[in-house]
Order: sequence, then C-alpha cells, then structure tokens
Amino acid sequence: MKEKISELLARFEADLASGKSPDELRVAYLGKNGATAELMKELRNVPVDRKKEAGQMINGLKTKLEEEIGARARALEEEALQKAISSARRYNPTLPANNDLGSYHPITLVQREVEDVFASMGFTVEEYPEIVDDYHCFEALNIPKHHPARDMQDTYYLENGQLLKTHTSAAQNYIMKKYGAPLRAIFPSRCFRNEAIDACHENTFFQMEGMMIDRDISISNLIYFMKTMLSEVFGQDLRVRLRPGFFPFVEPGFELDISCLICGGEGCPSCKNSGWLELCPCGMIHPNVLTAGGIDPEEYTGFAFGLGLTRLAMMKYGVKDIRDFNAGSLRTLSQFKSR
Ligand code: FA5
Repeated sequence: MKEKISELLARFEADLASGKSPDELRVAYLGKNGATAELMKELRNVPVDRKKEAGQMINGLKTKLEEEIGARARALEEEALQKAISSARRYNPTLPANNDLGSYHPITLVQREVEDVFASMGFTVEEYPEIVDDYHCFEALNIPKHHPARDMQDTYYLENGQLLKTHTSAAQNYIMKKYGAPLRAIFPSRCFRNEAIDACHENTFFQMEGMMIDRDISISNLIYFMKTMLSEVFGQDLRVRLRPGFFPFVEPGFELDISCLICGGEGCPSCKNSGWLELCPCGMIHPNVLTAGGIDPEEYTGFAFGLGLTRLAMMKYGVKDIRDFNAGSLRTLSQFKSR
C-alpha cells in the first residue's frame, strides 16, 4: 500500500505541475471513481492486522491532496483577481468611446418582423402591462376560479394579489373594450411561468397574441393569417400541422406545430425528440370571451392566437437551447449585429 500511495503522489505532483485545473484534479484523485476511491477498494485485500494502518495512510493521503488542490484553487483565484484589478486600473474613463455599436436582441428582431407582417395586413400593435390581475389573466378568458385549466400555467402570484402575466391572452379583454368590433390587433409581451426549465422551456419567455374580430370570420381566415405570417418570417413554406387543442377561451381550439428546423424533424432536445415544436396555439374566440369584452357573439366572430415568439426566434436563427436567449452572453448576442 505504501508503494501505491507513493506512486499516486508522484503522479499527482506531475499533474499539478503540468497545470491541470483544480476541478480536473479533484475528479481524477478525489472523485467517486478517482484514484483514492480505487485505493479504498483495495483495502479489501489488505490483511486484517494491517488494515487500520493502511486506512490511516489513505486518509492522510486524501487530506494532503485536498490541501494541495485547495491551495492551487486559491492561488488561481488570487491570480484572476489581480488580473481583474490591473485591467480595471487600465480603464481610462477620459478616453473616447469606441465605435462598437450594440445590437438588437434576436427576439426583438423576430418580433419586429412579425409586427411588420401583421401591420401590413391591417393589424395594430398594442401594449399591455406585465403585471395583471386575476380577472384579465383568467376570469375574462372563461377560466373561473378553481377551474382545472388554471393548472395549465404555473403562475407567479404577487403579495398584493396581482400576478405576473402567464400569457399574452391576458390583454384580450382590454383590447376588445378599447376598440370594440371589428378589430385586428397583435400584442407582444414577456410572459412568466413557474416552469421546469429545459432546452425549449423558459420561465420568462415572449409571446405575441393576435385577435381578429369581424362579421363572418372563420377558421379559414385563421389558417390564412397563420400561414402568411410563417412563410413571410421564414421566407419559405414550412411543414405545419394543426391538431385539436383545448383552451377555455377558444372553441374550437387548435395547436399549431411546425416541423423542428434544428433537426429537420428527426427529433432532438430542442423539440423534445418529437420532430415538432408547439409554436402557436389558436382558435375561434369563445362567445363568453366576446361577451366579457363587450362584443355581441351573435353578430361577430373572431379568431385569436398565442404565438411563441421565443420559440419562433429559436427556429429562425437555429438556436438550439432557449436558455441562450436569457443568458446575457455578449458573444452570442453580438452574432446578430449585422442583421
Ligand atoms: C397559451 O399561452 C394560450 N394563451 C395561447 C392561445 C392564445 C391559445 C389564443 C388560443 C388562443 P400555451 O401555454 O400553449 O398557450 O403557450 C403558447 C405558446 O407559447 C406555446 O406554443 C409556446 O410556443 C410558447 N410557450 C409556452 N410556454 C413556454 C415556455 N415555458 N417557454 C417558452 N415558450 C413557451
């Protein structure tokens, strides 16, 4: 055992001298399957009368390795700190600013593109706050208190009883009361849900709601506007599928999915391996919602949609992981400068 410990120590010193990082050293020597764990396993083969001594030697070795790795980590931290201090000292606030211009966030870019497409078809672009009340987010949308559909969106409630908008549909009632019928409007916004985050789910993401209300509006109008928007934004016809979807504020309701452009429909983490990405649920506005908005459902019909803007940006720019949008990485964002 003594020999093995000396060999391991020699190997460790060589790795330390070669500049391996503290994390690498920790995994290689102190990790679950690291070198000291291997030695521990060998304790089984040591005769009983030497076991205690061998165990103490291995523990001594572990302590030594931990100390040395810790010292290396502290030295590196100190080095980084000194570097930061000396570069901060080089910062001269009296120098003129360089000409490196900022850039728009990819979601802003795609939002503006969609806005332009709908504006050219007579839609107005509306704003609505991110903090809303229960009535607008749920009740006015045919989702009374205790309705099971409330569980579809995990809501962040504020202490004053208001909540962070879970979907852009929260502005539907306000828009209907503002304009009455007929109306054509889109309203983009940030939305918030207490979600488990993965490659295609964020807890903060963007949607764009759209509503068109008039006499004799039908599902054909809805399909036409959805198709036009997608082919304008992507500059090509995409594979799209429409399937039934349940939302209390539309009847009938649909889920509009597009074939995942990251994997070409083969299945990948960005589309949860399904080959399709849920992008834009939509449907014919429920008569109760029109009534709550002061519009007579006997006279008018309309469609509404809730486009996932962040997911649209993923597909348009080939961003595989939705988390990249909120990471604030200048390296990622600067790639959109020239657009
Ligand atoms: C809604 O939010 C409905 N308000 C949409 C709607 C509007 C239906 C009008 C009918 C009529 P949903 O929860 O499925 O539905 O979200 C809509 C879209 O937002 C999704 O298809 C997806 O593209 C996007 N989205 C939803 N949750 C997330 C999330 N956690 N991260 C990123 N995008 C999301």
